[in-house]
Amino acid sequence: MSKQTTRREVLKGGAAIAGLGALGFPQWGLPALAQGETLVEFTDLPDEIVLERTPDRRIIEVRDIDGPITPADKWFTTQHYGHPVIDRATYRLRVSGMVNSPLELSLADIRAMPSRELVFGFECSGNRGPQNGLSSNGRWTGVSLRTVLERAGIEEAASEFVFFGADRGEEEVDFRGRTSTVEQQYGRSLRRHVALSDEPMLAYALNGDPLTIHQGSPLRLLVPGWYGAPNVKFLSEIHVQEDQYLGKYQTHWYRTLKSQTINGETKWVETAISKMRLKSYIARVTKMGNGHKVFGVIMHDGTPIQSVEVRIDDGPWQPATLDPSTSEKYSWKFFSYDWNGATPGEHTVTSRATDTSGYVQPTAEALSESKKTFLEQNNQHPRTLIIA
Ligand SMILES: Nc1nc2c(c(=O)[nH]1)N[C@H]1C(S)=C(S)[C@@H](COP(=O)(O)O)O[C@H]1N2
Ligand SMILES: [Mo]
Repeated sequence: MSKQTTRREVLKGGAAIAGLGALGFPQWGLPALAQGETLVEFTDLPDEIVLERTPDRRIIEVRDIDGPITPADKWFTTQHYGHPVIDRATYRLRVSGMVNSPLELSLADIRAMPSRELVFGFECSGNRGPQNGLSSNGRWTGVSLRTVLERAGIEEAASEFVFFGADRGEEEVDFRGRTSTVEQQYGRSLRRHVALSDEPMLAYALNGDPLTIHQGSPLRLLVPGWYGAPNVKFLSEIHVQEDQYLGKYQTHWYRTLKSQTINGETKWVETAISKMRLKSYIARVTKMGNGHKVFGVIMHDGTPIQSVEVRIDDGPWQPATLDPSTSEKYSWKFFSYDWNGATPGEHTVTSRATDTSGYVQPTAEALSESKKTFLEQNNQHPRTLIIA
């Protein structure tokens, strides 16, 4: 039996949230292929593809990507503490701590501020091949974080900006082997130069519609070019302080153990998840007539892309073409490669991206030498398939 006939979507969990379909999410569409274009199945996928569709986790089927903007009901999601239902009418964003005037802003107050649009695609820092389904791209509307912070007036000594979501849960906090169980909120922090830069925004809409509960309704933080974790959903308060924030999701859960060369010496250091590391992944291969087409996606931190290349088996790297419909700075980028003269049999197709800083997407072997934890897994991912 081929992978196609045995392929079965394994559904996990139930539809805990009212107002959604029986499975919690609408069914996915079929791939938007041109007439006469057929999908070549990858042979590197498990027989049973686990497409988790619990309310807390949704993985996109990258083979079905049919346009630059991911519809809200297909956007990938990961959520730690359930989905608080917040009344838009009584919602207030609090800004507190080292500010001249603490704020309590209604949604109407925020919507009355100068608005901004941003095309921004991000991935979860745990996203990895072969499926790479924890990535999406959207057009967001909101206000500059700086506009809100300037309204509150930031004290000079303030250096740490903590963003709390309204979602909360019990956590065991370990201290030298002794644990305390306490209630925590999802929290992330930004340092002053990032928080007060032009880039971060507070978004209330995705693709022209108010955020749904899966995108953190009614308001979320977005840090363009960064991984998903800092994009705090259900944003309820911004607390400005001097001390570093050491919450679980800032310093423990979303961290990477990597090697750095400092003064000529290799040091293994733990870092918090921040900017996306340049990655390309192959989403699908199709056949049309006698030719084949490789289609893929680049996730990156906004540094312009110098090149993206594809190689078949152990052949030479060949230039692929970037799709101009994804050229906005923080958009994910699409690329395609015309594979002519594909011979029958099993093949490996690999892509690699290079940005204008000179950074080249590493191989899995090279990456494993410089990084121990599995987040920020941006290595080249060879896909395997059989040409009939
Ligand atoms: N309040 C809150 N914000 C959160 C999270 C969360 O659990 N709670 N998860 C983070 C993580 S790990 C990711 S990858 C992104 C996912 O955003 P999405 O669900 O809109 O795709 O949200 C981030 N923001
Ligand atoms: Mo994530």
